[in-house]
Amino acid sequence: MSNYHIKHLEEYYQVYRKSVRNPEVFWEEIAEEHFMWRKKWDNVLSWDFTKPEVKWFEGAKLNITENCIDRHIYTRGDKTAIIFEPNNPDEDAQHITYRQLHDKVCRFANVLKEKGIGKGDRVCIYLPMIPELAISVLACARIGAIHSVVFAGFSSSALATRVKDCDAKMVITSDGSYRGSKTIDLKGIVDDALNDCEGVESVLVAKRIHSEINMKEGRDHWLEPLLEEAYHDCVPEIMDAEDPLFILYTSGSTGQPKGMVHSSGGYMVYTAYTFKNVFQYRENDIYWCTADIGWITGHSYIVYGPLANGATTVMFEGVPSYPDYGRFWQIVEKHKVTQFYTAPTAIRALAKEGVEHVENHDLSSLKVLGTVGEPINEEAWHWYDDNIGKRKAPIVDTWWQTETGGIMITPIPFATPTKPTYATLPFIGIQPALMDEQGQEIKGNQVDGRLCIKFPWPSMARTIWGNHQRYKDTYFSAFENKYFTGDGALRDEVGYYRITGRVDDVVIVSGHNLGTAPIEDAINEHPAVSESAIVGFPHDIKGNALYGYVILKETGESRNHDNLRKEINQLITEQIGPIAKLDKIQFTSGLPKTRSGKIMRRILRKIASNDTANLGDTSTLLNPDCVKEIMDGVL
Ligand code: 6R9
Repeated sequence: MSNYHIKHLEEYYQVYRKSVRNPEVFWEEIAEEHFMWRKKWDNVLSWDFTKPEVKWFEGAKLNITENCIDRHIYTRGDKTAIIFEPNNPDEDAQHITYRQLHDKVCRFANVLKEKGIGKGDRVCIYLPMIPELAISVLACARIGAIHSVVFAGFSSSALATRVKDCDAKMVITSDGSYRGSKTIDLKGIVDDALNDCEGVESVLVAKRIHSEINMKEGRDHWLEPLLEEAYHDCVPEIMDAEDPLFILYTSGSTGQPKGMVHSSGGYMVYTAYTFKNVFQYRENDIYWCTADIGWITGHSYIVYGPLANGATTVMFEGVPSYPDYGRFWQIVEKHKVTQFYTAPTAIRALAKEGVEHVENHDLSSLKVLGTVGEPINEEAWHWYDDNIGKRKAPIVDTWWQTETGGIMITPIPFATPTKPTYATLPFIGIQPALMDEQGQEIKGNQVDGRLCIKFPWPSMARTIWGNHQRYKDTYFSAFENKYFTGDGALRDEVGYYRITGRVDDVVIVSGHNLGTAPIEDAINEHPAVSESAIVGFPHDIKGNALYGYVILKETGESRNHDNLRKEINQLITEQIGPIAKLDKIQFTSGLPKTRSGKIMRRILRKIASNDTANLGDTSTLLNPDCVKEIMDGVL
């Protein structure tokens, strides 16, 4: 029996039992046999959720890029590591072998060093899905710099917030990016952001769209000539297993985005092990995850997990609708993709366009299909199963989070029987618990509650950058001695989990986590707005869309409402990005509040969702009258 590669259900249960009975022995064996360490650990695990403090493989030394690149050169140096598929189907794809990747990462790492970047420095990466993105991530890891990738759809002020929060010394960007038929002026966005970020000493600029851009003397440098001159080898920085590998920001229900900090050793072990099993990756497979590397899915399952396994991973620059809705399937056919991993929102959008975009492509290479990011509804699940996998490729509905680093609840294909809308069973080593509102664990099956994790796993985030107290308050304070996920879940009669959605003020729109507070802050900056509240409501394609209730100042009340709506969405686009725009904006004279002044979002959510049969008790509100006004004016 192999603990590393699980192939059937019996094996899953055996390995699972082993992993939870004696986690340290289990993870030690996985770490020892499948990775390259410069020095072994002194201690496999120490943990205390009350502090909270978790350390895996303490005392071990490694560099993750040796595991993701160097060691493969001897066994599969000429194998393609990354296939880059450009936005425009007429542009040639690029195949980067492991040997070439080594060369590119080393050169890039040397450029970083030459520009004064060293171990522990933060580097912000704001790039489109071009090879330089994966390469710059790995180059940071090579020299022990902490990368903080910011999704290149975020606005300049969202970028500035993230650059400042981690005090980045450098920003890596490109002149611009392609997105379907559009181009985006990325460098202009960076310039705007940096007006406000004094700590940034240099900006490296990759050439992608060949646009005219402004280069600030002394600060900005074109990347290409620097790479050409750089030496092609770079000795890896030897890191402690617990040294931070990267920061990645995720939205909270309140306040600023949270910079989740991930470790070098535990993160590597867990992402590699989950990748191998959840996608049943075999040596000649071609794996494609359609996420952006700006999200955790891209970090763990485009870059680190696949490369640690010596896999071939596809990076797609474009969008599913360009030049037409058959683009994904054309790419599957072209590269003979074997594992395909995407988000429910993409599946719903493509399903809506009809099967004719699928039918003229040969999808017979597909063996495993995956979804991530939000609950998948039954209709989308069946469409995916019938039309893409032709009922032969199991669907892995993978539940996890930026904070968890890797996949936590998921079927193992060909082992776990799947069930639509269920993420099914905990992955090896993961110990979930459902909790009631009194803080008690709910045992047994056919129950639902708040989803927690009882025991540490190697890739859990170790802290929030610069704010350990917030890490404790957010994740370890709701339930004693447990990690609280913020999600609700149910467990069916055989122990399968179904994630029912967020139980806090985070709304997942098209698979992107959006905190309502920062959006409200943006709206409230409009001179005509006095107060606002945002909630999610069900949307056919996006899963959820945003509904805004806005109170205008007296001066704004006479203004044209359609113009105001446009201005509000413009503000949100500037401050956060177009993904956070509101679908509906209702103007009202009041918002339902508790006596302590808290907005009762539960009521607003129900009204926005047209679910007003049972609004609950509104009599205790400070201002019950406004509920009727809001219901009468609902959009
Ligand atoms: C990987 C990722 C995390 C939140 C999470 C949950 C939702 C993710 C899901 C899912 C139902 C799934 N979520 N996968 N809900 N089924 N298979 O998406 O990380 O962006 O941090 O989002 O996404 O609500 O708490 P992140």
